[in-house]
Amino acid sequence: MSTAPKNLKLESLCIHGGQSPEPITGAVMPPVFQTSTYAQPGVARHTGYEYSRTQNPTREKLEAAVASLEGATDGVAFGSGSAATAAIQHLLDAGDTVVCGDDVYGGTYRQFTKVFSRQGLNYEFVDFTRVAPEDAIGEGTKLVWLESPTNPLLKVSDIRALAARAHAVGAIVAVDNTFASPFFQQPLSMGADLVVHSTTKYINGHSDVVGGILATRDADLAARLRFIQNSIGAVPGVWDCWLTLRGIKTLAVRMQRHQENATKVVDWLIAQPGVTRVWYPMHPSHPQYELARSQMTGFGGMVSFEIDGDLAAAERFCEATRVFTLAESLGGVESLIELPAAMTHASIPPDVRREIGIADGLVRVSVGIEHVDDLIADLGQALKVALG
Ligand code: P1T
Repeated sequence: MSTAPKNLKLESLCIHGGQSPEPITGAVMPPVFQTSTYAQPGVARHTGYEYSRTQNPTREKLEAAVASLEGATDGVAFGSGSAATAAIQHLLDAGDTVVCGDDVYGGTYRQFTKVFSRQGLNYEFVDFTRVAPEDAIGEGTKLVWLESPTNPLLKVSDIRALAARAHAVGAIVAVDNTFASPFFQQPLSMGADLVVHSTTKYINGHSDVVGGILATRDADLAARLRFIQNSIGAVPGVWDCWLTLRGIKTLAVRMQRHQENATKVVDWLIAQPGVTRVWYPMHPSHPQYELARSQMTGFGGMVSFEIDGDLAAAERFCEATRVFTLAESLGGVESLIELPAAMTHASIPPDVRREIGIADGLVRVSVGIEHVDDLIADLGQALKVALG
């Protein structure tokens, strides 16, 4: 049975990475091994598969596919991005310090401050775009956590510099790569130890699965995370693994169209008098544009902006779109719109939100792969409704 040659380009890895036809029948897509357990030929003798929380061939295919896209040796899949995030916290001991980027998904902030803080982990939140790595990451830090680009402000952090400093003090670095996707950015190649994904987003890409995955090149971390995956049991169901594998096949073409559409939407937004500020990392107006270009080969459909009105106007805007669906989440083929302060980041206290720069009226869109003219027309009519 053929296996993919080495050194394939990303477009080809989306289809072949970690994949090979199923050995018995030659099935091109992996079968869904819908089983909780496996018959054993003798007592405590098994085929490598004992119980589906511990090993499942369909899940292994997903893990191999994402590992291949991230340039990793191992993938470890979870039932959600949040479960993948939690698995990394389980590597730590009470009393350990985590230095975390100040702008992260609201659910991540909530998990760190409301769940793991209570179990003795200390979280320090730092704006990595303003504070130098030497000042941000103190001696004794055990984990550096960052999103780049961040949710929702699309801040870009210097992954190479942060990894160098983290390693100098003996900390590991986890980069949540959900927004960029492995198609545009591979943090392990810049020194990160772990990559985190909510596969709910671009990796699956069709808004029909909640999932998460970790990728690493470090054999020791991989073994510890696999132990945690099995011990905690926050594993994904096999159908979700299979759907995600199916989604990955089109990751490259989807990301290219997300980028193409988002770039046109950004150019249009910037030209609107009713729009006061626009954030998109691969646009020259972005404060870390050069850094973004040194870390990513492009960027997808995430765009944040502020309109020239109060919170009520921003709410009217979000409720007036007809092609963009008002919903949390991102990275699917369909365009979504939301107000982070009231939705995805509502779990961050208002004063902290404002300090980070998440204004109450900040609008976040996930630009989908519809025809861009329809998307721009929709935003245009909504702007008229919101601002009159
Ligand atoms: O939703 P879940 O699969 O558990 O993933 C959590 C998560 C982790 N990391 C990032 C960067 C994320 O954006 C998310 C989830 N975010 C949304 C649901 C959202 O609308 O922003």
